[in-house]
Amino acid sequence: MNRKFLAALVAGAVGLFAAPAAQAASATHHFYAEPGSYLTIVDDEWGDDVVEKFELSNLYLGNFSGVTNSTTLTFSRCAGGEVKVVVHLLMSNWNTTYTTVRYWLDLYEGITCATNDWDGWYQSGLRQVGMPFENFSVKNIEEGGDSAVLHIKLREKVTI
Ligand SMILES: [Ca+2]
Ligand SMILES: [Ca+2]
Repeated sequence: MNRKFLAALVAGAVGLFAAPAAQAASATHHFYAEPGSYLTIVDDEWGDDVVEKFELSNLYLGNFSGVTNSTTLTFSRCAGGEVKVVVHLLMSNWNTTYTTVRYWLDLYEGITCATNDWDGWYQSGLRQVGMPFENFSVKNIEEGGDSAVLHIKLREKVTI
């Protein structure tokens, strides 16, 4: 075996093992809400409650890059002009094959949708991205009967 061929063989082998790691390190993970996802918010009132259902189908939630990385993606909706629900998705990428999510919901109720009067929260356990649809709910535990339900399934798309 000549020296040149051996060098090429070694380089090829290194390339073979290095390629997946290099790809994974540069991969960007994009997250979407699957069609059928929604967030329903109930603004508790003296008379009829205000109930608003926000469609989240194919909503782009954001992205992050790299392996063993983590990030928090956030979106919010407001109902009745005064009950705001902020959804945080605590994303973690543990290896090249799967990503986990923890749902954190904050409920604010005040005079306007810009309120920062924090009245309730909920945190889910760890789940794998792509699991079937689940419901997560949060209630106003400080003042009133406001509440919200997040019905969601996540979709992950990896780009190199
Ligand atoms: Ca109200
Ligand atoms: Ca309040």
